[in-house]
Amino acid sequence: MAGGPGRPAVPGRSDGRRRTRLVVVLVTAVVLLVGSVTAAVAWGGPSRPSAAVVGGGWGGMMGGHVVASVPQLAGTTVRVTAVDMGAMMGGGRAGLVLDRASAPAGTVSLVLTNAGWRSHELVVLPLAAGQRVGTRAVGADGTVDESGSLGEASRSGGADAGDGIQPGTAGWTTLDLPAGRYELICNVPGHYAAGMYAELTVS
Ligand SMILES: [Cu+2]
Repeated sequence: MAGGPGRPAVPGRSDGRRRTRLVVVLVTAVVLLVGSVTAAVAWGGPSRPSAAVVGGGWGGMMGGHVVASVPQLAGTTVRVTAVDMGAMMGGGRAGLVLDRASAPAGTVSLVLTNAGWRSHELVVLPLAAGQRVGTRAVGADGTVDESGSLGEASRSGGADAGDGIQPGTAGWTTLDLPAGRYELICNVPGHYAAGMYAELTVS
């Protein structure tokens, strides 16, 4: 027989105590959870080893905060940041921002970090005497003639040609560049016309 003889149970009181204990356990769990999430966010921050952080300039303005791992590269490193401006849908302006406008002749490593929201690439084209950047003819397919390309970075997390550098990642290429003027472009359809070109002088 349940309960047996003796004193009658006091259900109200013991239920209340159980409820109080449950609330304490829940609150503790929530505090622990929030604490661990905060710790995880702090961990994932800019102090992670062997990672390059790009967040300033246009990229920072566009909310782009990229943590991309790039290996040690040969020669002079030129860091290029791809940025997208304007609406998420329907195009908008875009650009390539260089951390230096010139480099000594010889081995040059170009690193493209994508701080935008679209896939990008970096193609290196020579500039003829007097030729200005941004003046190449754009074809019906939205690209420019890149048959004179000296090399490209279009692989997410890797070197040379690939199928595009995804947002939040970097790609790179190492070239031997003689003295001269070069136009660095993104030749994804429509991107050159949107403003994705920059000049690099090698001397
Ligand atoms: Cu692009």
